[in-house]
Amino acid sequence: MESQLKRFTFLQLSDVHLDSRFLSGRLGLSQSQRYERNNEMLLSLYRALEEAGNRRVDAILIPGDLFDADTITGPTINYLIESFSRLGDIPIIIAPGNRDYYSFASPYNPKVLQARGLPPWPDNVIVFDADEFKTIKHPLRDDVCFIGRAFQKNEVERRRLLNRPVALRTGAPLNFFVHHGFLEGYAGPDAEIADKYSAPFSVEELESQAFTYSALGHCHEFAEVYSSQGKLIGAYAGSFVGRSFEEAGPRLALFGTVIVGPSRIPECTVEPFEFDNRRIYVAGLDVSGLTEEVMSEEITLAIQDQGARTGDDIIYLHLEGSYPPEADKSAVVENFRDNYFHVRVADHTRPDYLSERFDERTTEGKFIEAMLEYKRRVEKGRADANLLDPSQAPDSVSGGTAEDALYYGLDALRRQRVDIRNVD
Ligand SMILES: [Mn+2]
Repeated sequence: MESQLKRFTFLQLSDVHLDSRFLSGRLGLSQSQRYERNNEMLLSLYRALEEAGNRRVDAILIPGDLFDADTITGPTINYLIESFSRLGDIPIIIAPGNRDYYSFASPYNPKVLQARGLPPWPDNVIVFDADEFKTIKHPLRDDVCFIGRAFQKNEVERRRLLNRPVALRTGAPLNFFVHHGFLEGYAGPDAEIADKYSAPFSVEELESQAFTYSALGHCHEFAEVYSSQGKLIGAYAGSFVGRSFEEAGPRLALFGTVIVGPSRIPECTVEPFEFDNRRIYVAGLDVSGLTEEVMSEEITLAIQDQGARTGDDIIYLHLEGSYPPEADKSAVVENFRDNYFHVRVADHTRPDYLSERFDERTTEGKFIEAMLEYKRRVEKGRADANLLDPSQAPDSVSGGTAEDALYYGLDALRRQRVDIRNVD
């Protein structure tokens, strides 16, 4: 019976976003860390392709956002061309997404490579270039076809592309859909991001199509898609490397297997695989009532609880609460910075000045009273002007800013040292 089984294996990865401008902003990496991360991301991709080569998969499926078309560099394109060509005759099927969109200027376009003095894509790289769905035959297996399309602009695609049957015209028993779009009901941390709702489709719409399996891209969290009968019909691998604090924990690629047994109904499974050597973690702690020593221990625990690995990982630490004015909080925070690849602290703590009693006749007492009055006034002013939303009217002082000024002033008066809070 074994000889009647047909197997098809693949590697699926997407949303690598090579050469995107991600590493600035909230991640707060230094120039040299950014450089290191960029190289590491290319190495992670290389390891994935190497593993696929070792396993002799039947295809590599890339449903979009492999790179950012507007910022990708010549060396990165070269690296991709070289890495892909090492796979010999294993086909690499790419359905360009909104970031690596297929335009005249796209590096996917052979003429662009020629003009830039770069070598062409090797023959095993197959890129969908049209706006409408096309079918491509597997170069080595006549029982397998791929169906896909290309984004041609970095724009939100509002059309429901799957609300009617996609014509396959293949006759092949195994049909792989390689697609960049948003699955309704997807609930990852990036689901609410503006412009995410692009090329939308529902599980029902996907299930109504004649695809064997759908390799999906665009959503950044690993998510399997099941039919109403409980069969696996597709999956998002999620982003291939972590680039922001919304992409916490392991980032994945998928090794997939489709087996067609005597029933002739294909059975799909996917196995997640982590290739990047670093993860991003978000940890939070309320430091209220903690001494310096305990604060230090609790911060370490809060980070470890998330699963962060010393030395390797990137940490976003959110601190809140109040601490005794005499505690050297900055030193505590500095102490564990070296334990990880990078630690970004969002510090919303305050020294606990106002729990003490200040003599109203002292400079400090007068200062506090004046600043609290100032804070009340600006808050009332903003409320009267209907400007409670702090993102509005950036020119006017908010209550929060007035409070910052109060605490900075007290820092200066009490400790002759001001802890500037690092708040995003
Ligand atoms: Mn996308």
